[in-house]
Amino acid sequence: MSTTLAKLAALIPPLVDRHGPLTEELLLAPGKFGLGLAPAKSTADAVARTVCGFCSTGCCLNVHLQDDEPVALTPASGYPVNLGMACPKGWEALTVLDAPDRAVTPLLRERGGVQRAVSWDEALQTFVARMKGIQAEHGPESIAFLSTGQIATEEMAFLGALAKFGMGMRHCDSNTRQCMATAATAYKESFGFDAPPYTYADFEQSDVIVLVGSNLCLAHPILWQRVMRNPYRPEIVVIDPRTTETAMAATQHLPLYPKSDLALLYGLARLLIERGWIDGKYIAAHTEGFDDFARFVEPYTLEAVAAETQLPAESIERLARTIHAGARVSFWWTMGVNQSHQAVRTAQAIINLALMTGNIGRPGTGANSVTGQCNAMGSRLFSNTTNLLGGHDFANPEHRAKVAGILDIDEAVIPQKLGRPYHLIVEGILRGEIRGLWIIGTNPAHSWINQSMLRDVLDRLDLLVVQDMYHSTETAQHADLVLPAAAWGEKDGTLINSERRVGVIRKVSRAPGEALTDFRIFQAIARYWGCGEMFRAWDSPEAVFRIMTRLSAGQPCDISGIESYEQLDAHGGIQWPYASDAGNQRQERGLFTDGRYYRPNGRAKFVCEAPRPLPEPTSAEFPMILLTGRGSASQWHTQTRTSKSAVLRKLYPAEIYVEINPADAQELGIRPDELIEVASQRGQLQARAFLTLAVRPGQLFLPMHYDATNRLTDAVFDPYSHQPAYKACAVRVVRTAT
Ligand SMILES: Nc1nc2c(c(=O)[nH]1)N[C@H]1C(S)=C(S)[C@@H](COP(=O)(O)OP(=O)(O)OC[C@H]3O[C@@H](n4cnc5c(=O)[nH]c(N)nc54)[C@H](O)[C@@H]3O)O[C@H]1N2
Ligand SMILES: Nc1nc2c(c(=O)[nH]1)N[C@H]1C(S)=C(S)[C@@H](COP(=O)(O)OP(=O)(O)OC[C@H]3O[C@@H](n4cnc5c(=O)[nH]c(N)nc54)[C@H](O)[C@@H]3O)O[C@H]1N2
Ligand code: SF4
Ligand SMILES: [Mo]
Repeated sequence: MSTTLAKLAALIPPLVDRHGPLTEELLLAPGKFGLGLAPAKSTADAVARTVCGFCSTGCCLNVHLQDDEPVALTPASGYPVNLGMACPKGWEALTVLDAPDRAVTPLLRERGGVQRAVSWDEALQTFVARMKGIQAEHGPESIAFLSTGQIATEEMAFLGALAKFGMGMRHCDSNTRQCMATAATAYKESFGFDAPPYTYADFEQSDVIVLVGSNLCLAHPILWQRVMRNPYRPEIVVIDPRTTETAMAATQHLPLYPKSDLALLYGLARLLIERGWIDGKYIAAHTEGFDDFARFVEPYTLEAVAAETQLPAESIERLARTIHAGARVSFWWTMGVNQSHQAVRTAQAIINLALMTGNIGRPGTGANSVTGQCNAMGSRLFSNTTNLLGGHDFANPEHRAKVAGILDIDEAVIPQKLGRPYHLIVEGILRGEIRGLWIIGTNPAHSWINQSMLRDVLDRLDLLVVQDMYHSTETAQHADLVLPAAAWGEKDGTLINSERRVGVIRKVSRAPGEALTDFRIFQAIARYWGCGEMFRAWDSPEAVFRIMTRLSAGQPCDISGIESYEQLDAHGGIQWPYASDAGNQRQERGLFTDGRYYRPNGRAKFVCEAPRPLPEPTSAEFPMILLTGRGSASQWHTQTRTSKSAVLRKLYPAEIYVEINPADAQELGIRPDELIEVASQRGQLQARAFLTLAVRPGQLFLPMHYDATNRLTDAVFDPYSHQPAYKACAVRVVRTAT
C-alpha cells in the first residue's frame, strides 16, 4: 500500500475494525469507504491554489486551510489571469458546496415510484445491467451520454474513452454544444484547427476593442477588469441589440436588429475594401479566398446594411474608420454570435475582418472567441466527443493508430465517424432509437432550448441516469438513477481557460456523504462494466493528465512539455502549445505570430455565405422579439450552485423578471414590477416587468437563470455547428389580470 493510502487508512479507524485490514483495492473501491471520504490534502503553508470552477476566465483562488479544512478564500495575486481579483461567484465558490440538497448517496427509482437511497454497489450493478440490457435489445448505439464543460479535463477524457472505447457508445455530446460549438466549427474551417488565438494581455494592448454579442462586463467581470487596465485609452465598441452594462461603458454602441450581425460585418468588409483600408500584404501572404470574398460583399452597401441592421449609416461608417485608424484592433465575440441560426458564418465574418486588416498574430489583435464554462476548452479538445482525444480526427486512420498505440488498446474499438450532435440525440430518443441516457454535470431540463419538449423526451427513456452534485436539479428530478458527484473543490485535475491556459484545481474539501468524484465514478463504472483492464493505467487524475500530454504531442494543442501539476502551479498555468522541445515554450503567448495557420497550405481561409432571415420572425400574433442570456454577475446558469450562497442571493432578483422598453410598457398599460405574461408558440410564463431603456422597443430580454425562460425558446440550430439559437424568437406580452 502506498504511504498516502496508509495515511488515509489511519484516518479512518472504524473501517479497519469492520472490514479487517484496509487494502488499496478496498480504499479505491466505490462505496461508503471509497475515496470520497478521503480528507483534503495537507499543504505545508496551509494555502491551496486552485483555479475557479465557474467561468472560463480561469481565475486562481487561494483556499486557506486549517487542520485540512478550508476556512477562507481569497483571489490569488501572483496568477497571470486575475492579478489578485475575483468576481462574486469566485469569492463564494466554497459556500455553495455546503447545501442540504447535495447528493450524498445514489438514488434509484423503481418503475414509476419515488427515488430511494441505495448503495453504490446496487447503483452500479443497476447502471450496468440496464444499460447493457438496452444495448442487447436495441443495439450498441441505443445508449448515449450528455456531459459538460464543468468537470476536470482528466474526467472528460476518462468519460469519453470509457463510453466510446469501453462501452461501445457512439452518440456522446455535451453542453459545450449549447455554448462553444460555433466557435470551434468556425475556427476549424477558417484556421484548420479549433484555436482561439489570443492571450488576455491582448485586452490591455489593443487600441480598439470590438465586442460582438458579448456582455463581458457581467459574464466575464475579471476580463472586463483587464480591459479597464488598458493604458491606451482604447475605443471600446459594443455590437449588441441591448444597452448592456458593457455597452454603457463603451465608446461606441451599435444596437443592431437581432441577428443582423452578418449583414453588418459584410457591410464593414465592403467599406474597408472600397476605401483601400485593408492589409494587402497580409492577405496575399497568409490567406486564401479573398478575391471571391471581395466580390461576395459587393452588394452589402452602406445603405442596404443600414436598412437591414436598423443602424444609422454614420455609426457603421464610424466603426469602419475606427478599425482603419487602430494600430492594434482586437475582435471578441461570445453568445450573441454563437447562439444563432447563422452563427458559424457570423463568427467567420468576424475572423474575415481580422484577416483582411492584418489584425491577427500581433499583440493586441485577433479574432477572439471568449469561452463560457471553466473547462469548455478542455471539452473541445479532450472529451472524445466532437473529435478524437487530443483534437484528433476519428476519420483519420493515422490518428486512430496513434491514439490506440498510446492507450494500448485495439484500434478497432475506435469509431471511425462522429456520433450524433446533441439535438439529434434528443431526436433519437423521440424516435425510440436511443433509450438509455447518462447525463453528467449539466441540467438540460432547465437549460435546453424548447424545454417542455425536452422534458417530455427525457420521460420517454427506458433509463435516465443523472450524475450531479445536487439531487434536486430539474433534470435529476426526472432520473431513474442519480449518481452523487463530488464538486469543484472536492477533487484534483486541470481546466483549460479561454486563452488556452491549462490550470490546476485542487481538492480542498471533503465531498459530503458517499459522493464520489466524477473520476472515481467513471473508474468504478469501467470495472463494473468489465472493461477496467483497458483503464488500468488511468488510476489517478495526474496519471490521466500524463496520458493526455502524450496524446497531444505533435498537435496544435501540444502540451507534451508539461510534466506535472506542480509545474503548472509553479508557472501560474501554462498556455498551449507547450511542446516538449524547449524552443517552443513561452509564457503569455498568442497564436499565428508567424502568419502560418493549421490548414494544409498554411493559409487562413475567407468563408462567407448569404444571410438568412430570422427563422421565427415577428407576426401579428407574436409581435416582439425575445432575447435571452446572462442576467447578473452573481448568477450561474441554472442556479444549482449560485442559489446556495446567501451573499450571492442578495445580489440578484429572486423572481424571474423580463426587461421591457418603457414605450412598449406604456402602450400595453404595464406598470413597473407588474406581473406580466410572456408567451411564444411553445409556451408561456409569468414574470415581473422591469422597465428599462436597455432593450429597444419591440424587444424583450429574459435571463436564462430562471427555469421558465426556455419554455419559450424555439428549437432552431446553426446548420454547421448545430448550436441552439437561444437568442431570438417571437413572443407576445399580455398584462395578467390583477
Ligand atoms: N455571471 C455569469 N457569468 C457567466 C455565465 C453565467 O451563467 N453567469 N455563463 C458563462 C457561459 S457558459 C457563457 S457561454 C458566457 C456567455 O457570455 P455572454 O455571451 O457575454 O452572455 P449572454 O448574456 O448570453 O449574451 C451576450 C449578449 O448577446 C446579446 N445578443 C443577443 N442577440 C444578439 C444578436 O443577434 N447580435 C449581437 N451582436 N448580440 C446579441 C445579448 O443581448 C447579450 O447581451 O458567460 C459565462 N459567464
Ligand atoms: N435561454 C437560454 N438558455 C441557455 C443559454 C442562453 O443564453 N439562453 N445559454 C446556454 C449555455 S451557453 C450554456 S453553457 C448552458 C448551461 O446549461 P447547464 O449546463 O444545464 O447549466 P449549469 O447550471 O451550469 O449545469 C451544470 C450542472 O452540473 C452540476 N455540477 C456542477 N459541478 C459538477 C461536478 O463537478 N460534477 C457533476 N457531475 N456535476 C456538477 C450542477 O449542479 C448543475 O446541475 O445553458 C444554455 N442555455
Ligand atoms: S470571473 Fe469567472 S473564473 Fe473569475 S472568479 Fe468569477 S466566475 Fe471565477
Ligand atoms: Mo456557455
